[in-house]
Amino acid sequence: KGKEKWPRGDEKVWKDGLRGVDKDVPDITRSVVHHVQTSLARQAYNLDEAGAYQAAALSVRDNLLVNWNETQLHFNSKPTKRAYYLSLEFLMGRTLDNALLNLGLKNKYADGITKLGFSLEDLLEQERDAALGNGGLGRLAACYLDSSASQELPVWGYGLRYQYGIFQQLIGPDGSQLEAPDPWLQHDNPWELPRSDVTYDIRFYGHSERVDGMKAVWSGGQEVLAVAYDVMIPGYATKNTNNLRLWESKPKRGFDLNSFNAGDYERAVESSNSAAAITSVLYPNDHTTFGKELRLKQQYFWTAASLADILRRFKNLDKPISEFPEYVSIQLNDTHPTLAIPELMRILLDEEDVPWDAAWDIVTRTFFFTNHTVLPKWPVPLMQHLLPRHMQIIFDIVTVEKKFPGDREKLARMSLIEEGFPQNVRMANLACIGSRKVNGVAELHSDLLRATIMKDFVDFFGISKFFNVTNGITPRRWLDQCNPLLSQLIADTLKLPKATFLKDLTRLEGLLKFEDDPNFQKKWAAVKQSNKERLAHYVQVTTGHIINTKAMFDVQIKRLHEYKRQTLNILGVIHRYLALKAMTPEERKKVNPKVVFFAGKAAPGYYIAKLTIRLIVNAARIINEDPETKDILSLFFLPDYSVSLAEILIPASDISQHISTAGTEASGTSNMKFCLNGGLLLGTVDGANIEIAEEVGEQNVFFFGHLTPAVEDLRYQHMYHPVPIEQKCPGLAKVINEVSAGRFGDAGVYEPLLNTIRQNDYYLLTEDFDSYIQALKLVDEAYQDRTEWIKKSIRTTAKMGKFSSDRAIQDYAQECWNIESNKLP
Ligand code: CBF
Repeated sequence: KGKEKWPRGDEKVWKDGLRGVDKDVPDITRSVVHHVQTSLARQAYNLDEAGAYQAAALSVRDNLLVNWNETQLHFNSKPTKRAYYLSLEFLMGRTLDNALLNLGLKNKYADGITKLGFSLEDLLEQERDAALGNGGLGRLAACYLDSSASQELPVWGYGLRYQYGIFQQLIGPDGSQLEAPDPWLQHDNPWELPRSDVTYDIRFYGHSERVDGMKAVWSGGQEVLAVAYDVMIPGYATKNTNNLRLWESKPKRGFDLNSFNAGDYERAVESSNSAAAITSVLYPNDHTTFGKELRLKQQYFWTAASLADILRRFKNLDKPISEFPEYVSIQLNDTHPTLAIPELMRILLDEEDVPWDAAWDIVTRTFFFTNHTVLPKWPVPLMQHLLPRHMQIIFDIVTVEKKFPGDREKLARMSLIEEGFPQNVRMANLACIGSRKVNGVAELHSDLLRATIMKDFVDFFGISKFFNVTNGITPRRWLDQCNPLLSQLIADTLKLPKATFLKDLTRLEGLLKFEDDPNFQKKWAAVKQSNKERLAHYVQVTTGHIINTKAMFDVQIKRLHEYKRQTLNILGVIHRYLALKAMTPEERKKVNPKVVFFAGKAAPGYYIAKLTIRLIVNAARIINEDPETKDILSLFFLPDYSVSLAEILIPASDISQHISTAGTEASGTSNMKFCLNGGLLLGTVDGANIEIAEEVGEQNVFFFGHLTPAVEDLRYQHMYHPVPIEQKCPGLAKVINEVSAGRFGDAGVYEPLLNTIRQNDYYLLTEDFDSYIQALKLVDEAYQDRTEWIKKSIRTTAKMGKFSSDRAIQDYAQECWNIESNKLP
């Protein structure tokens, strides 16, 4: 570091810190200095920001650990019913900032760190995101953990500790998405505790032999070790600290020494490599099922280890196994953990000697199933090979299912087995039959479930088994942490401590009283402006571009998927660009400037989604360089979307887009995050957009497009009575022709993408394009009247109370889990 002064900060503070137990030394500096010395074996004289971050994180972790231990003791002190959230994905993002806010220690640490010569803000930037998830489903799980701990509920999460989380997204010279591994564990992860004392043997393959009736013995095959890693989940403004237990796979018996001695190195490490591979990487596909053995292996490994752990904890209570559901509720986050159903059956039948009917009764009182999306299936032969005992049990459940009344077609639809070559196991049917309750994630989605894919089950079980829990987001991360200026303004205006509205988001309604107050409006606008500047700074540092922060910021951030229709958005941007080009310079002067942001990853094998990214990037290259228009329209694709990037983008948005084909987005949760931060919503009548509009008032959102009931008919028409795009939607045809002609480079490259619209148009871009352009126009007009826009923004934030994940978790706690809050004294 050349001539830089060492140590950074005040030398006396460092020296005092080293005096250790001395009461005069503030705790925080003492503990950070202590970790620099003892955990990192470094000194003030050679400490960089990465080291300072590690030491600060370890010091914060000490606080968490004390609370975490006390919470476990507290809940263990008397028999307590617990709920377990099984999710293959937990998209946690960064921890340090969140932990400091939840502990109420942020200011104190900021001071202490400053005295040691660093800045807390810089240290926060050192942390890598824990990106063990793809998108909405994984981030929802993370919000639910925060809400459970904050409401002092006995809830644990169970997931997998992937060595590599969601891939890093890079953009290649031709504008294409490139993928690189995400080595998030490269440096020590201060937020986890390896538990070498908590391990389970997990079996795969082998054979299952029936012994007396429904019991069997499963033996042989491969055994793998599941090792627990615990992640502390601090509640907000409470000492209660819950646990997220993540499993790592390890070989059970080192490597094969005989093969090694015989010089066959590959064979020697084969089985240990295959064991470690189970948790090596998160599957980067959203919504589609990989017919891959490893994926099924992950699902079984995780559910089996989690159930073994849950059962061990239950057994400590010394209660009869029939009382299992009185002490345990398990939420299945989508169909991924469905194997937990036959696994619990296996344990009860084969290990606990429980008769079939009693076992099934326990199972169906323990599980609850949340459906988020499409319905995956697993080929029977694969299941038979990997999990022979479970396949037997599933076939046995089929015989139970045969008792169901009704016609044969209905039975065939409800069956756990889909006929064909090969046969398939329908995981959603299994999850539905094996669970006590089933829910969708927004009103429209739950209605669709009840009316379509689950209809036969509704007829059979009765409607009360099927209900709705609209998703939610944690206001701690998605307001206070990502937008401290706004949360401070709200606290000052409402004259409330932050904790009051961060724990009861409906209190934001109090803002309505101030919507007409010009002074408050001014402050509100100033907060937005400063968040726009923060984003502009980020863009300048990462891309070199300078952004006009007076422009309207329009944001669409989510996984790249045809149904989410980023393609509609980029074609809309090009439409705008062409319209600007056709104007005279005088006309252009009257146009309000706009900056459009996209961010999101496409699954590496999703060709069409990747073409959309390429089109956005290449269109941006042309549009941002065009001297005639660049001051009034610019476009950015920000690579490597993550929770941390969302935390910068969301508070800066004036308008955000949630424009899925009606009936395809189960809920969406970023829509809630934008609105909570005072961004307005442009969207289709889909998922949670509908409930947001119900809360904030339709006059405060910009809706467009066909409604869900029309979608099937329109698709039918496209299939059987196609109309050429030039006739159906000339405006869109013009844009597509420009792209096709090579105006944005690479003529021909985009044809497969454009053909999806020209030919079948399954996602109905030709049907919704005109009303979309119309809606964008309304947005432009509304933005001209800045005072009215600010009022809409205030009203939107004020009415977001319903979308707190605290409310959603209460819904689960009461409707499903039957658990109670228990605050640590
Ligand atoms: O429920 C949380 C989210 O889950 C998805 O992301 C998913 O199934 N992977 C849905 O697509 C979202 O609509 C939903 O908000």
